[in-house]
Amino acid sequence: MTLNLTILNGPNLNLLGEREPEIYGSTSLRDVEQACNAYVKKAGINLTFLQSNHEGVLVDWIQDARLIADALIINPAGYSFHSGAIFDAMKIFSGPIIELHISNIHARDDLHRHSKLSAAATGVICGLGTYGYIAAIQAAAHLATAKNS
Ligand code: CA2
Repeated sequence: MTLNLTILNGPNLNLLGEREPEIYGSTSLRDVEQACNAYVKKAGINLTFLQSNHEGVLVDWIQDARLIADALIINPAGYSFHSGAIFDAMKIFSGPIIELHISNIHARDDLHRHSKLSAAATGVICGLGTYGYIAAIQAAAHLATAKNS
């Protein structure tokens, strides 16, 4: 059975690589998407990779993922710290969810330290730079496969 994964990216991540390279690196989101696509191609996984700056759009995509995805990976970016709507949508998704952050949010300032969404995630990956996307695909595939077997 082919595994279907959805990766969602939240606000401002479309500008990845353009600002604060000391925190987020200099890789663009397009480069990250290409690296993910190259990885899933070898692993035989179907991937949907999306980015939006809008909370409601992300909620819609989480709801869509319920119908098409075995596992969800989400970098909620700035919505990590206050979005009840994304939290509720994540709770409705029945498969594994990996919350992903490029930076180590625990080593950051008060605003960036406490993700409210982690309680709705199966696991959290942070601080691995953009390699975290590949680690998250591996983890999500492992969890979804274990769940299906
Ligand atoms: O480390 C992450 O992946 C974050 O989710 C990124 C968010 C931040 O609010 C979280 O605390 C951690 C910020 C994304 C802002 O996007 C940028 C785009 C271009 C350059 C710098 C940041």
